[in-house]
Amino acid sequence: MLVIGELINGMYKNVRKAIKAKDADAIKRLAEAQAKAGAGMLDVNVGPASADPKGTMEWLVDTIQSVTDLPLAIDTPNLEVMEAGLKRCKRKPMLNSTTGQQDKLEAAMDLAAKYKASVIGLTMDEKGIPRDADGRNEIALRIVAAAMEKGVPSDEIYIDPLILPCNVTQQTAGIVLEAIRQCKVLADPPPKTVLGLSNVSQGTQERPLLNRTYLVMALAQGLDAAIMDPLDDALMDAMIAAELLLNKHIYCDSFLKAYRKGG
Ligand code: THG
Repeated sequence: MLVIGELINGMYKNVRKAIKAKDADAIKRLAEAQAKAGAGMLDVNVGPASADPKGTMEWLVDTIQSVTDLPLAIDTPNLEVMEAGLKRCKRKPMLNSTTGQQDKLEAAMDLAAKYKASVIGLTMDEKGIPRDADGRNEIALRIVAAAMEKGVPSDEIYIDPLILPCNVTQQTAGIVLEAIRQCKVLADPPPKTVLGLSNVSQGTQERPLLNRTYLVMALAQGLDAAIMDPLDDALMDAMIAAELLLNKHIYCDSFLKAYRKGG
């Protein structure tokens, strides 16, 4: 599966501080550490409180690309900030994200087509997040249809069925698993699926345990990608073991080591 490193996000205090102080080294260290730990892509989010979100996005993208070749997921709901980030990407970017709201959806797909970006589609619209898996996939279908209309291939769409903190809404974890499973029949080739994994444990006491348990459950339903913490070794081990048991890698006794070496 695709590991999208989540650590360069203005939601985090250390990143907020680095942005304010234009501390490029701090951002570079976060990029390098995530790359070394096995991330295949890095999420870039300026955070909710940025004074100059466009300039900050450009600075983050440039800073990260000065130390790693990993592709970037530009994480913002603001399409102007989005385009500023996409424009700077040296490698195929990911647009994170659009909702199913029609006007926004079309503008986001135009951008994706222009920059040849893959796209995360959140299963929510002007009415909010549907309560069940069917409602989520109705929106997912609209997102895939909009993509195809603009010439964005269906397998470059990553549907995000929006996992929420389990201490706020405990039934959502099961609903999201069902949505991941169902999503595969929406198009041929099927869209991919992604989760913002850490959301599931926000505000709880056992965050790493909940994160890795849920990742394994979601992988068993066919999850393709997760925005997650690649520096959490137990989480990465759980992912590798789950993929082994799903027959995605060939078994050897030292499978953790072999996977990490790219074997
Ligand atoms: N879907 C998509 N994109 C997303 C999300 C999603 N991007 C943002 C987020 N959700 C995924 N990334 C994070 C990053 C951090 C945390 C959760 C998800 C997190 N942060 C600590 C907290 O809130 O407790 C910050 C505290 C600190 O300063 O350390 O948990 O769902 N497409």
